[in-house]
Amino acid sequence: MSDKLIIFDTTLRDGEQSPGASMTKDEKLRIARQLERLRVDVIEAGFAASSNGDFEAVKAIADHIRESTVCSLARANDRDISRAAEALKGAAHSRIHTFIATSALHMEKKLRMTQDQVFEQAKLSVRFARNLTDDIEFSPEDGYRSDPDFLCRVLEAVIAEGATTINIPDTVGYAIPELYGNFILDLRQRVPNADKAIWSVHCHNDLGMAVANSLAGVKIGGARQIECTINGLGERAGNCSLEEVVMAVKTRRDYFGLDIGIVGRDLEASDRPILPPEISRGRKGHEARADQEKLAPQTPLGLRGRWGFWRGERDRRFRPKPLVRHCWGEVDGTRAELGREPAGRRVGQVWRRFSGGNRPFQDIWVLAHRTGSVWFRKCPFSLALPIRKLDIF
Ligand SMILES: [Mn+2]
Repeated sequence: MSDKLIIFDTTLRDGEQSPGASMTKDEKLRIARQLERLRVDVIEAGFAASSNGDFEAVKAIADHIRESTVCSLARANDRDISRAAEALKGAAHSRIHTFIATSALHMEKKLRMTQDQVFEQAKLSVRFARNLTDDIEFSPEDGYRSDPDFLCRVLEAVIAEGATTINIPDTVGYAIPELYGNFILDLRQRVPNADKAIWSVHCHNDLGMAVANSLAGVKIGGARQIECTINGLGERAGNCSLEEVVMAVKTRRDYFGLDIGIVGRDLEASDRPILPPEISRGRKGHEARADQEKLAPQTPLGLRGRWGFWRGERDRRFRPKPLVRHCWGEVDGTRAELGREPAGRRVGQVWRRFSGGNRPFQDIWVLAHRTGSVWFRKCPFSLALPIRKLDIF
């Protein structure tokens, strides 16, 4: 097994999904250049099919970055994958990262697909991507909470179709180091063609263990790629922190025995130049808590009862104030402040006014305070949310 550990930075994709962390194309390009200087192996530049702004950002990064591999996320469908390939055309080294949910909850509530449908779609998507690139990463979304038998079936099929990296996300930050490490080891032992792919870890910090889980995935599980972000920026409590995980592997080389391309001394100074100050730290306290309840992908909008809105007054430990003070959204990379707006049935009107009426709700997270503000954000998944469902707000 290789003793090189691949550092895959997703600050510009998963990091950007952190509320308040949306970045302009120029900011993203500047951050990508800095990541390249740090010698990050793979830069996930965005999600090309999610908006024109994201497409342009991925394209700009692909056109300018020469050393690092530039990657775009794509749902497991031909349109997303084509769009990713198109944005990556100018790259020196490019990767398409396609994903589909495999946990029972996500398949049933979010995708409304059966196991067999997900299996077929994963397989066909990788087959399609294989015609466009030979560097393909596949992620079974919510992989850690998926049925291992089903997961093995899917992973064997996508490797056979040409996936070169298999990433096992702990999408909701539920894993424990020892269990996560053994989960990956078990998959690698059971999937017959496991050695044809590099295995990767993608952990979230909801229980404060993203770095520990990632390292266990490497040490116990035999993964050779870690997905991480600068400062652990990311949805909810954040992702695995690049600087922590890199320094752990470098400092304890006696234990991990792995080579890593990142230049350690540059990391100390990396926080300020890499991320604009207002987004350089994960959210804390009531804001982080709010993010967690609102954005957690394990609570699809269809689950009305569980889609609780955190409000300042519900928990006195936090300063009672409206969760969302402004409506803002992102359309093609631009941010807009709309000020306070009434929620309820008027969410749709607010959105149509903001988007100029030309962007479907399906692509947007809609968060609303029951008594006031509405908040829009790019949605990382297709929620296939009919507009009438918005009446729950
Ligand atoms: Mn993630």
